[in-house]
Amino acid sequence: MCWQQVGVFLLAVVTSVASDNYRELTGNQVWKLNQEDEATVQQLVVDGLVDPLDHSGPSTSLRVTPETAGLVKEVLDQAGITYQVIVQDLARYLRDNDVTPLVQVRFGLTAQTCTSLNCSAPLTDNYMTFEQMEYYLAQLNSHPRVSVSSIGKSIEGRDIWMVHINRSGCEGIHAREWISPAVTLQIIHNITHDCSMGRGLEVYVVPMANPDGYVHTWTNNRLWRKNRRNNPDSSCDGVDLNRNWDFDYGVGASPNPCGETYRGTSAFSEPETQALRDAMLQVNSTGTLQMVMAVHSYGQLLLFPYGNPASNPAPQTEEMKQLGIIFANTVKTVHGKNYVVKSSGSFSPASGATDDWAKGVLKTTYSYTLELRDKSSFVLDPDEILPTGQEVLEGLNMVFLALAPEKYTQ
Ligand code: 0X9
Ligand code: ZN
Repeated sequence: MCWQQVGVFLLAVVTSVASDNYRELTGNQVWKLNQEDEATVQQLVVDGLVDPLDHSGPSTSLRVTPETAGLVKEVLDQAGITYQVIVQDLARYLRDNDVTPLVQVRFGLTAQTCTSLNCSAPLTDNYMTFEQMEYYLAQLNSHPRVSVSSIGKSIEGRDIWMVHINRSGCEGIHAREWISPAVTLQIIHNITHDCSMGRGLEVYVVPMANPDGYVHTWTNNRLWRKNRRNNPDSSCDGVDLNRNWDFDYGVGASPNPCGETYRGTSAFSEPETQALRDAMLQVNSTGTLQMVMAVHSYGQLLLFPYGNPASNPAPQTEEMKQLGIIFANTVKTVHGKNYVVKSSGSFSPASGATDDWAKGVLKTTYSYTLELRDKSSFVLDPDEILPTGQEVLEGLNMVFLALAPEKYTQ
């Protein structure tokens, strides 16, 4: 038997308790630069001083903390960049403007319900807590074609679940990108229940690769990105799991534990990236892992490696582009959304990411980072969960058809 394997790694993170998940953003501001200066912004990011908030182009909006504001101002002044403070207090701003009805979610007041007793489908009218995701995965495990297993534990001891669907893989690594797990769970559900999708393929999906970070975005800080590593000798927590992979490790990543893109003390220093690595190596050893897709938000982009802008083009760049265009064209037919296909180095010039390792070390033909909706914020209206899932499913369906063994393509 010839198994064709498709690894899609959908990494998503979130938390639940009746607490204020904006409080760690108290006093944070958003500064809007009056001039575009990618090099200065990139340096500020690597130095761990700002969080760039535009993810669909060169960032001119920066999140600045009370601790770093003075230094950032100095750097901008020296570079001759002027700016306006467009949000005075991000905690207050988000509390007033967040469209996600968190209170409803926390107390289980969604139109749909998902409890330990009844969670036969992922919620589509709201974001799910980590606990709800676990309820769903436990029920899914009874499906004859599905096996749900833990591939390792997070720093705080939560399980990292992988779903293997006997027909055709996905990952979610950044905590605040709530739409990623929401969409990944829909993908799992559809591949399991729609007999035509992914025929002839084996699909492996990790819907929540950073459970601790996800939980933290529900309890303390809606904009938390990293894992929850307690960094020794630093007052700042967390490692960016998408800068911790061992391919061109360190390039474009922050050496500063306070940076949003902190790379950690060494490649694969984190249990979460170790678990994903080992699971991907295991899958790859049992057949040909044809595709790895890391699912993120936001920006509506399909990125292919390498992330290091100084690298030569990756092998099979043309093939990755072509299949990417099939995906994007299909996505557009569903709700008219444009997803741009381009190299990660031209969008996010940094290496040590999942897609770099999948290409550079695993030698997977098709390696991608998918940036979901929308083009302005991580805080995406729950009304967009369903349509985002629908368009991605259609796009993946076409991709699966292109990858499926010949006997299934007629
Ligand atoms: O910077 C990232 O980690 C990804 N963007 S996000 O806004 N979701 O954080 C993009 C990663 C693209 N791949 C590489 N740079 N290798
Ligand atoms: Zn991300």
